[in-house]
Amino acid sequence: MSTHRPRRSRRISLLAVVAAAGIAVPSVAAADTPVAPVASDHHRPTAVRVLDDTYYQDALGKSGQELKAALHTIISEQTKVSYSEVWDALKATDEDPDNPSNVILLYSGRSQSKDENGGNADQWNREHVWAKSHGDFGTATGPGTDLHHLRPANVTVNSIRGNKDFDNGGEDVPDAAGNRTDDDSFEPRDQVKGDVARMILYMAVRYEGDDGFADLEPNDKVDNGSAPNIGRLSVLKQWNDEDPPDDFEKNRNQVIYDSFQHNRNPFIDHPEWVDSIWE
Ligand SMILES: [Ca+2]
Ligand SMILES: [Ca+2]
Ligand SMILES: [Ca+2]
Repeated sequence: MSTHRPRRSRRISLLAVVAAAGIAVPSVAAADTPVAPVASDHHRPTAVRVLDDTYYQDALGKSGQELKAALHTIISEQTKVSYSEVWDALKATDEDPDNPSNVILLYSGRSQSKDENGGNADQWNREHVWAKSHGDFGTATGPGTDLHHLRPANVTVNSIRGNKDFDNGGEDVPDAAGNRTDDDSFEPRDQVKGDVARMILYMAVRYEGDDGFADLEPNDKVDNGSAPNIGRLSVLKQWNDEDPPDDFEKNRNQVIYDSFQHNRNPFIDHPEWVDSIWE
């Protein structure tokens, strides 16, 4: 993984502009001394996540498709990781705050040793929340390795979710309390419903078909197959409202920004932008 930090100089110059204009800058921003791209940086407390409005400067005041286009430009400036590098990245982004030896699995909510990753039924693997068959992007460096929608998941539960669209309803998923599924859709547990929605909608804004990959977009269907779509949008919007970003989700956004991709999921910082873009 590259440690190139493309936004640093711009962030500083924007701060200088803000300061020169006499606009009050939060003290935490002034204290944003250069951050060393090291492992200890994973543990920056969420209280110091700052500069959102500097990062989003070119999107502020916009709405609808103009907002989406501005966010696309902002978040497309990023470092990319390879599929093999995803393992170690997830061990940082999804670390159990109560046990640094473990990660938290997305659907089951289980805390499991970072070292128990692999392909066996009881291990954890790399779940593509935007199922990689929807748009057929595979695991080449790009959407298939984008940490903003990759999560540790139990191998068996991951395979039950498969490439299903998201919707409410179905039978309970074994060994993953609160998750439900039927023939054509998957409902994650309440605690991660909003996380799932914001991951899907990040992918829709980040991937617009201008970089050799499909233009990913949500729709309101559940039978999307290999089309570059995931449903159901109306349900995802509801989940975004019902399950606002918590410290775990905010922290992983910050870790991805600080240590891996140097881009952010705008909907974790501004969940209200979901309803502005998708009315
Ligand atoms: Ca269904
Ligand atoms: Ca949540
Ligand atoms: Ca798109």
